[in-house]
Amino acid sequence: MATPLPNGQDNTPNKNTVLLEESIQAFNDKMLEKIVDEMAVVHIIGSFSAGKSRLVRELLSSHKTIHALLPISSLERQSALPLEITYAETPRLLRIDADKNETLLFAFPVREEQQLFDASNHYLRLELPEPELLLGNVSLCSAEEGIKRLVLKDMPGWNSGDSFVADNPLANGLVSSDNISLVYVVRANGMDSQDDLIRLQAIFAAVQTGEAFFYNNLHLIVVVTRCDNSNEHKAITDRMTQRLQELAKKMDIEEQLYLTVLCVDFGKEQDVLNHEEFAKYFWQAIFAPIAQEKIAATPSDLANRLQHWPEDWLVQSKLSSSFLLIKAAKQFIEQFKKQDQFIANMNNTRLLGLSKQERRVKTYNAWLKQVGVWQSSTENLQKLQVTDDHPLALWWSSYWLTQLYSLINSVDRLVLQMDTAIQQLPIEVTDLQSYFHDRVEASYQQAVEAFQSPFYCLSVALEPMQHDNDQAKVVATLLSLSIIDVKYADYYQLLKTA
Ligand SMILES: Nc1nc2c(ncn2[C@@H]2O[C@H](COP(=O)(O)OP(=O)(O)OP(=O)(O)O)[C@@H](O)[C@H]2O)c(=O)[nH]1
Ligand SMILES: [Mg+2]
Repeated sequence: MATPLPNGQDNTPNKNTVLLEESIQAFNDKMLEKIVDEMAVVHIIGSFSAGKSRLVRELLSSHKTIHALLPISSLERQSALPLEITYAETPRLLRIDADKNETLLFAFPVREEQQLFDASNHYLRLELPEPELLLGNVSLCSAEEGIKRLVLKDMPGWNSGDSFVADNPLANGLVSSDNISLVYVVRANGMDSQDDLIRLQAIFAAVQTGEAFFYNNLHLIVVVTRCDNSNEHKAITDRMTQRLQELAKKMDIEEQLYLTVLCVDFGKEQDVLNHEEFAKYFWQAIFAPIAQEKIAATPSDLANRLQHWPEDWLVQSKLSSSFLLIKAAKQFIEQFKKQDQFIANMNNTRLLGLSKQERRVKTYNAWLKQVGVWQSSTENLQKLQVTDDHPLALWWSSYWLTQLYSLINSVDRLVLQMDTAIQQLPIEVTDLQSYFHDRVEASYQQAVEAFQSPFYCLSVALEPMQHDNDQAKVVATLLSLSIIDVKYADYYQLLKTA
């Protein structure tokens, strides 16, 4: 027997499902509402065709279903607009103009399409659920509270003829924002490029004067691509280190420069290579300046965030109290009839010679002895409320407590019915059992049926979960089972009315 949510006369099909879905949506919104951009960014710079976009593609290669949204990397000059990459639960690619107008794109634009827009006031933004892009609740440069997401910027190549964005990386980005670290991509065979050196010198100069701000010193990660001979990695690393340290010395920032050189060969685009190790070093290197803050911050993917809910948000103790109430109510119902009698062994002979009032008191005491004291569900359920700021607040009140109430309230109604029947027990009743049967049996049957409901079965199935410390698992199970329960209730209602 289904127990539809008691919202009365509403006959809309799926009404329970709709209500539940709203409450689960509210949970999702609450869990995600606090993700905000950290002001700090990481730029990926270098000459055209160095492998910047390829690097981004490799870092995001696990997102196979949205390959069309990843930046194009090709042998020709490719990127014309800066591309911001950041975290969001739902993937999307946007083109954004200076007035923050957003255009949704369904595939990454090729160079010609990008060139239709002025790179000085347009950029692309790719949002996707890459956990590495979440920083937790760190406090770096932005004063805003919340879970921060990193903004990684794949810039057009130097010398690619794309206005000042490409030619002057200082003008766009590095100077106007707060930087965590900087990624410089260069081909192994282009390491001695004078052009690159001049541009890096300009950046070092800006760091020296404080024009370009880097959080905790200048962490420069050099990604040398096309290093297909691993025997040469050490020599390449040494040469690059020496070259950049000399430059830093010349620009008087050698104390501030922290260098990491990563040699890699991404291989042909279609080759399936395992770059997990490289990606691990890469993420580690770009986050080095904020490693301490990141560890201290609250972990930020959904399951982790659930795991770190404050003590008073944990649902296990409230579940335990719910199960205790259900158990007590079930036991109460089981005691309610003994030997098929509402008050076992009570009959007129035992009440002989008593006044009307005395008969009622004696009957009441005998009943109380049989069933015990019942505390009304309203009082008990009050204690099970969660606070309004709890992410499950709506689900908890509109589903869990509502279902719990309709289950336990069936006992309230029964107790009230019995109580009234005893208070009104007339003196002339000859067959006590049939008197109580007429007055109480219908309510009794309703209560018995409530304890055969899907919600009751669900509560029995959930009982072992009250001892599970995995908050994410508990919440996921609760939500999934509640969906099944209300869908059943809706289908049952539909069949009954059809
Ligand atoms: N074999 C090999 N090819 C690479 C490697 N890195 C990049 N490539 C290729 O080099 C070409 C250029 O790479 P992109 O990622 O487009 O270069 P980019 O730096 O983004 O260039 P722009 O957007 O024009 O500034 C692409 O065809 C890449 O697949 C590598 O390590 N090995
Ligand atoms: Mg590119």
